[in-house]
Amino acid sequence: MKKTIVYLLALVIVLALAACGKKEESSPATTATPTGELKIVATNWQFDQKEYKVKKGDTLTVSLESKEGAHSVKLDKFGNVGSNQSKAITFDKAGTYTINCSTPCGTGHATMTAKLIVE
Ligand SMILES: [Cu+2]
Repeated sequence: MKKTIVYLLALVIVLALAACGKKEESSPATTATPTGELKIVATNWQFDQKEYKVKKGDTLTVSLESKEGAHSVKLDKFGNVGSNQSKAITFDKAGTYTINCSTPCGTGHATMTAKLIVE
């Protein structure tokens, strides 16, 4: 009887370890390590810069700080970053893209845009 309990405990531990290991493998959104940061600050109803410039090929930790209101940011084809969150994004294609808020945040939501220049 005791042996069975010990065996079950060991099994639970092994399963827990296996689950943790698996999680670590699949979590990074990109394989590249970020080499810098792109900080975006949002207020009602604008971003702190009209233009954000990044270098083509760079992987950056993109963070969005909502200083006033709740906003999230959509960086065109490069994806979304939620309110007060950050995410590693690789800017692999040169061009000029539109950044906009992707959380319906009120009166000025529709015009809450900025430019992203990848060069
Ligand atoms: Cu909005």
